[in-house]
Amino acid sequence: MSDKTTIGVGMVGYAFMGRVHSQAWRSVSAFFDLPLVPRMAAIAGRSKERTEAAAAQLGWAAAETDWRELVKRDDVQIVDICTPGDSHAEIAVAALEAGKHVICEKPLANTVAEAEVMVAAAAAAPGKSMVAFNYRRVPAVALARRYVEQGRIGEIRHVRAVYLQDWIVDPEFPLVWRLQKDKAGAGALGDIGSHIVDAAQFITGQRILGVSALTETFIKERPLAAESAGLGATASAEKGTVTVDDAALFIGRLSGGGVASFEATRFASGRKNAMRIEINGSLGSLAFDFEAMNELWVSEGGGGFERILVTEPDHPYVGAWWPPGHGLGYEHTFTHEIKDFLEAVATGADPTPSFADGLRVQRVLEAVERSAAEGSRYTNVED
Ligand code: SOE
Repeated sequence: MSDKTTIGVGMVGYAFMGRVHSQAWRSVSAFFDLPLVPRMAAIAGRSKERTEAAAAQLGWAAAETDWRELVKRDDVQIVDICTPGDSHAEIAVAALEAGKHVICEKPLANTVAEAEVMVAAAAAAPGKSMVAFNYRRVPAVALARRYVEQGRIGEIRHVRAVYLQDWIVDPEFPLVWRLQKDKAGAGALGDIGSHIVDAAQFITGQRILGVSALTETFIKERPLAAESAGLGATASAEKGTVTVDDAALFIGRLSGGGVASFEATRFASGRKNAMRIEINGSLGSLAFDFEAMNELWVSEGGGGFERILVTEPDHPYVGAWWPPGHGLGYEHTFTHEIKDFLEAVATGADPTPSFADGLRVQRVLEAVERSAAEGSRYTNVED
């Protein structure tokens, strides 16, 4: 029996993100030696039957049909928000006001105004808070950050970031919540563009100061979703309007004087989850592709790119897992972020990315939308 202090966790939502977060809560203390061991106290969802089934399958001790009840529970000290963006602010503020620690899925909110409310609530509350930009916790991405911090690639000239998916290429794919502005806030821009904005700012340690953008919605009407609104939804006969972007492209200026380009699309046929980022500096370059996530490509000293297999015990997070060469996957990134979050809660440190970091990303997304609406005009991120 472990004599470690446990901490109760309550999670809201049990779809894709809920499943992968559950996997992280279940496994984190089996691999990392943590000062606090999570106890999966309760999960909340709207349908009693489905929430109870999810609790049983994913390993949660209890099920609630109202997130407000979950937030009130004495056995819950951490609230993990895995819902669509339209409920992030309300749940996070209530949880922070109830004295809980909060980890919230990305993007932080659907608007800058909501994100500002969340940042204010986090600043006023005793609990810790974090926005779940999980790609920061890919070992190769964390290693890229380490190399930039060590000055190995010198001054940053270019960031070239794309996030390419293809799951809505078929015009008959239903109008799931991710394609509805009132629920998701934005389309490819918010869902996957937010990841590359965060990754660019994280790896370089710089801010995006302004952008010039264009966005497009290729398929303007889709069949309504019949069963479930998640990625596996089926189509009904009736149609509805797509209210978000299918693709967003933008260029921007970095606070260190470099320039950056970004492309986020769900229409790149054949690309499943190609989150790629290349950084060119005065002394060298770094390149990463999530579809080969155990590799970082490095160019130093004027030579071409060389592959580093990021599976050595001294690479970020890797020592807790398998011997060199055995590799990690998508789910490990969530285990890593939960490990970092638990350590921050235990030591009293402020976890990153903070809600303020999430707000900074939100401001970039909103500047992209303003620029696109004004015909690609260069638009400052902060007024
Ligand atoms: C769906 O497009 C999605 O699941 C995103 O919401 C995630 O953040 C990304 O990790 C993978 O794609």
